[in-house]
Amino acid sequence: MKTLHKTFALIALASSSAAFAASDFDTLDTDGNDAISQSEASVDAKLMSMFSELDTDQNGELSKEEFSKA
Ligand SMILES: [Ca+2]
Ligand SMILES: [Ca+2]
Repeated sequence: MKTLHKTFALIALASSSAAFAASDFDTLDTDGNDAISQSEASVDAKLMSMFSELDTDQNGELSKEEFSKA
């Protein structure tokens, strides 16, 4: 069972990093404060590279509205 869980975790990780467009705001917002911090965004390399561009109000977090422009 442990191996199976690891496999599923790897698949989940691979699919989430492969397609940023499929990344879901609520999934990325792990602490549920309705904003994506840089550390929350760091799970997605593409999002991370766009972070400062998307953070239009430069408050260091992406709101849902800012994220929707990704
Ligand atoms: Ca958050
Ligand atoms: Ca912001």
